[in-house]
Amino acid sequence: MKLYIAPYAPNPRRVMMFLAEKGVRNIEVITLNLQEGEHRIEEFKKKSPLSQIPTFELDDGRTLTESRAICSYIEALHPEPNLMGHDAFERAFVEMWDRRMELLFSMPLMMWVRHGNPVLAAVERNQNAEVASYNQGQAMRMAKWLDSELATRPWIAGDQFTIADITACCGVDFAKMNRWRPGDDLPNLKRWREAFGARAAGKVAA
Ligand SMILES: N[C@@H](CCC(=O)N[C@@H](CS)C(=O)NCC(=O)O)C(=O)O
Repeated sequence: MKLYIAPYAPNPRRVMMFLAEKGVRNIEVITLNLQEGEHRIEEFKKKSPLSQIPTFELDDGRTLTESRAICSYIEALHPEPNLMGHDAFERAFVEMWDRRMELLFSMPLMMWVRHGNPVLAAVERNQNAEVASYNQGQAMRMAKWLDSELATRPWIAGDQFTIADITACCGVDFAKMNRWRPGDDLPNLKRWREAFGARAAGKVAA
């Protein structure tokens, strides 16, 4: 099995963090250079038609190109430690939080960086300052709400660390590129990020 990633890219990092928590090491990791467009060449498009990473390739050549789908596949192969919930309700509950983290928190953080940081101009060819500003506002509102939620529990979906924590952390860490990280004004989010750093997933390079 092969996993295509790129340095600093948050969505591949989501899968790398998931693998780290699972302790899975039998996957060949291949690093692409996005700035040089290695993901846009025709040969790679056969694996990933939208030229996106992470791309996960099975030994028989079949591919998965959505980070959440790749994590679901790994969870099915390696159910423990569990990161997506055990029974029907838990699974749906974790999925609810994971979708919130992906769509409402990490995505705005990533769009803020993609559209607002000159380093990303080679990847986001249509950078737009208004898009950056809108997404920054959305992300900061969500950070405040998440901070209030984390006042009641250690992890995003409850007492257990789950994929929702990984998904949120990818966005939070990517926003370091725009010099943002949860500070003393978001004490619960700050405490959550510190606790994350002590875990296997927290050791995966950003
Ligand atoms: N929904 C996809 C998003 C993947 C994605 O946006 N990947 C970025 C890197 S983090 C990418 O491939 N960017 C290349 C480009 O936009 O040209 C997933 O979660 O797997």
